[in-house]
Amino acid sequence: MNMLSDTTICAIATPPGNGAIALIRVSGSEAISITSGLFVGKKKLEEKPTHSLSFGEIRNNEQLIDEVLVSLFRAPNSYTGEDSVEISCHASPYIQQQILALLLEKGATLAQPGEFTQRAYLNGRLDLSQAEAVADIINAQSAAAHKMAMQQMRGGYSEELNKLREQLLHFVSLIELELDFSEEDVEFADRRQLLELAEKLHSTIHNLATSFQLGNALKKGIPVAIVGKPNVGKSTLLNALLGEEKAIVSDIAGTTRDVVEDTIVIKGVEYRFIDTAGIRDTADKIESLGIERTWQKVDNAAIILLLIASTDDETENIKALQKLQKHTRDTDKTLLLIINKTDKQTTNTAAFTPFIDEENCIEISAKYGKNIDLIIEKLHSYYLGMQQGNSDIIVSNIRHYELLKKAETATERIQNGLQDGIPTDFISQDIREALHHLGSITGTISTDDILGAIFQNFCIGK
Ligand SMILES: Nc1nc2c(ncn2[C@@H]2O[C@H](COP(=O)(O)OP(=O)(O)OP(=O)(O)O)[C@@H](O)[C@H]2O)c(=O)[nH]1
Ligand SMILES: [Mg+2]
Repeated sequence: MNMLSDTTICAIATPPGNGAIALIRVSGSEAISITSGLFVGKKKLEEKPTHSLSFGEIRNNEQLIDEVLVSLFRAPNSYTGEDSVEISCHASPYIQQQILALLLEKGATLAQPGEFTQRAYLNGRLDLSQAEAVADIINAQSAAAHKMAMQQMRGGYSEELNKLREQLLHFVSLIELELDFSEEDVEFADRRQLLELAEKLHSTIHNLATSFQLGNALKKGIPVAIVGKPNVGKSTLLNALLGEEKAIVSDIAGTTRDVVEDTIVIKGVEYRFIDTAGIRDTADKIESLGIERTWQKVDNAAIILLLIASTDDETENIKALQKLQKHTRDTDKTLLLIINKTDKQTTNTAAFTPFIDEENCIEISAKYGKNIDLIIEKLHSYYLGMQQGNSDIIVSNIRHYELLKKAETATERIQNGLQDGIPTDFISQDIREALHHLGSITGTISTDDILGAIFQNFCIGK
């Protein structure tokens, strides 16, 4: 797979079903001649220049299949870098299948998932991280996820990685020069300068790796868990946030037994709200399982909304708050105390402020939709705060994150090695390791296994 195949591939690039227009893609050295074999237009496709459109008919011998528009791109100026043709036809599943069958009959083969993008990568049109961003763009659900993927596809991230690699290469060349002259005991590279460089590299790589927390949250939706005792109104709050009756609400304590989740986009950012089973001691087996899951959801959430009811006992509520604070103490989770049912009974927030900042207490009525906007504002300011701590480049791909972590460890070893006066060849080895990990992100270094794993998750036709 790591090698370019000389076959010509074809696939339907638009979603299945009826529609206005469908697109069939063909790419490879025979793309133009194969398509020409079923297309009848004013001019033969072989005579058309690159980036041209031709109107004509697709015919199966005498039978007219459809009237189509053919876009033609000649290598290397196409998405894949090969000769490519795109046939726009009427989106009838019958027509699409007929055209595809004709292409196969004339010598094309069916494309594997992501094969067009893989060819673009193998032809040097995109690096690996850019190719992966193509999949993220297709899946982006919010403005923030879209922006992140777009930046990655346009190469902003690759540029940053390439800069790092260049610096490392320079570093290793200085150090290895010393190795060549080792008997003469000379030092070409100023250790202090090297250490400074190593520190700079480490901090850049560290920041990139750290940005994954935000990147991942933006890609999948920032996880917000709604927790609290049974009957305080968690499901009512979920429904109010989502603007629909997603979860069952009742005055029976223990209504929600499993976790209910849904996402919404607020001001361009996606949040994943998680309604949980109310936490209490119970002998009910199913409810206990739900409660166990609640704790898992707390652990995975970035933001926790602890819901209490103003009608409940204040001391009990404070206890619940303290229990959750204890559980999340060593994490960077944001905890908001949401006081519900204020339509029934007003609450003295002052009772809670010794334990939690006043700005993190919000009084609401989930049932009547009061102050839900205050929660939404808080969520948005959480996002803004997260974003502030990060540079423009945000890592959202777990494969990249893992490689960055490995590169980070390698740069730590370089720093330590320089400080401890470790022999040069060990340091050089660590630098090469960091280079290897960074190179694996952009695909300067890649294996068939990695490529297979990445492209098999694409859709066919991309
Ligand atoms: N007066 C008033 N009642 C509310 C409010 N929010 C929820 N309720 C009522 O409280 C009861 C419990 O609401 P749920 O949303 O089912 O509570 P829950 O926390 O999901 O409960 P469990 O799933 O059992 O843990 C229902 O009868 C709701 O109508 C509110 O703001 N004011
Ligand atoms: Mg519920």
